[in-house]
Order: sequence, then C-alpha cells, then structure tokens
Amino acid sequence: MSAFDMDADWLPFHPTPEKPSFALPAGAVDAHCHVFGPGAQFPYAPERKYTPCDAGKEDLFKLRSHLGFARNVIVQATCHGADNRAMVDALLHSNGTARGVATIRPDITETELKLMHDAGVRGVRFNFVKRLVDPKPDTHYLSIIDKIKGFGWHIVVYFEAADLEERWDFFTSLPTIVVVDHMGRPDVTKQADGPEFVRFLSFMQRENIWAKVTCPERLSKMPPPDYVDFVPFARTVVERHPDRVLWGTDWPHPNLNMVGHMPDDGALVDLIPHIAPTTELQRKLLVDNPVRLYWGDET
Ligand code: 0GY
Repeated sequence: MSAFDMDADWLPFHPTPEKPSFALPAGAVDAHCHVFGPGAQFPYAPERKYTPCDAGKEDLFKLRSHLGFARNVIVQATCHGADNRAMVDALLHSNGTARGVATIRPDITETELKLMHDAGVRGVRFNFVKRLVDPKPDTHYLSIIDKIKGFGWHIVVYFEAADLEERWDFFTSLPTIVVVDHMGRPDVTKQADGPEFVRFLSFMQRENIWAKVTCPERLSKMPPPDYVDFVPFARTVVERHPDRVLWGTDWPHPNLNMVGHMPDDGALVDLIPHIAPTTELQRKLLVDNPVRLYWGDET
C-alpha cells in the first residue's frame, strides 16, 4: 500500500524491460533518472503538479544492473519540490556510484549544502516548464547561484523550445556549466535544420552549454522503439558537440505530458547507436562526459 494515491492516469514504469542488444561501454552512466519516494518514507511535496507511483532507489539500482550501467545521475523530480531527501538517500546508499542534481531554495544554509555535496550532489536544477512548476523571478535563481558558487556545482535547466528566445539573455549569463535537459524539448515534427532547432544549436556553440540527448519517448510523435523523428535532432547535437552531451533513461519517466505509452528502458538503450553511431561517440556520451562532469573532482 502506498502512502499516496498515484494520479488516476499515471503510467507506472515498465515492469520487465528487455535486456538491450547494444552492449554499453564499461563504466557507462545513466545521467538522467529520478527516484520517486517511496511516499511513506519520503513524502511527495504539497506543491507538486503530479502524484507518481513509488519508484525508489532499489528499483533504480536493479534497473541499472539489468541494463548494464555502472553509475547514475539522479535528478531531483518536481514531485519532491525542494525536499531532496529521497534523492540524497539514494546517493548515500550508492557507494559512490550515484551523483545528484538538487532543487534548492535561496534560504538553504551552507551546512545543508555541504551535506548534499558530501552525499554526491554536483548541480542544481532550474525548471522553467510551466506545467511542472510555478514561475519564479530571476532573483530566485540569482540567489541560488550565489549560494552554490563555492561548491563548483553546475546548473541544469529544463525549458520548452519556445522559452529559449525569451530567456536567452538569462541563460547565456549563467556563470557555470549549464546542462540543458532533453535538448530544450524541440518540436521534432519540425526540421532539425529549421529555425527553432538552429536557435538551440547556436546556443550550443557556447562552450559552457551541454545537452542531454534524452527523452525520445517524450518528444517523439512516432512509434517506439525507433522514434525516427527524434533521432536526427539528437544525432546532430552528438556529432557537433561530442564532448558536451549526456544520455539518460529518464526512468521512471514522469508522465504528466507523456501520453499513450511507457517506454521499455532496454529499447531506449538500443536507440543509442542511432544517435551516437561510432564507438568513440558512444564512449564520450556514456562514459567520458558524465564522469568528467560528475566525478571529475574525485582523486
Ligand atoms: C523529466 C521530465 C519531466 C518531469 C520532470 O521533475 C520532473 O517532474 O523532470 C516532464 O514532465 O517533462 O525530466 O523527467
């Protein structure tokens, strides 16, 4: 029995994903995934926009072994608001094999930040997707940037393609590495060389901008497992910026805007060679880049 009733239309994660045929390189990192609760231990936030099924660290680590990943980057999900306990608990039980990205408020203390850093948090997430979080003034983000300065953390931004133009000055003023979730959610029914994605590609020209080439199941309008409309977008970014891209499953797939299907995580892994066609690109995407960004300070 869960402590919370998941939304009536919630799709739970795939119970029996296939074993991928693509053999991941040794040390591969699933660099975008989440934990949800369990709600009885780590309650969902009152301000949440959805109530998911429980999807705790044991399930995440089981999936990781099944798929063949060595490490995870666990990104704070909006259903937990700025209460990072479920994510931090997963890091603390990972024996150093998971790092985290937190959501914090400007009133966080230095001591709280230090505890998170010691647990393995290396970044903060600024979420601008309006269906997920209520808008905040820029001063909110600027105070957080001030707080994390001493920790060497980076910033993960999540926004819709249409927000990039409006927020360009703010995003380009950010003083850290900036990782963009899901390539800034392009409309993949448009052309990868059309004006909208060209704007994103010109954003990527900046040396501090990285992108997660993730979420075919969220962005594609074509059927799984091939998601053919998604592939040229992700592949373009990987081929142009092989040293600034990350890949992740997005397990357990928050599905506020995902209709129709829950992806098979094994099949998602099998899409990787289509977006990163050489072993060198695959190694950079799955090992070198995430290890440098999240474990680079390890001695
Ligand atoms: C994602 C995407 C989504 C949700 C969240 O934190 C979240 O709730 O990230 C989404 O609904 O697009 O990155 O998993």
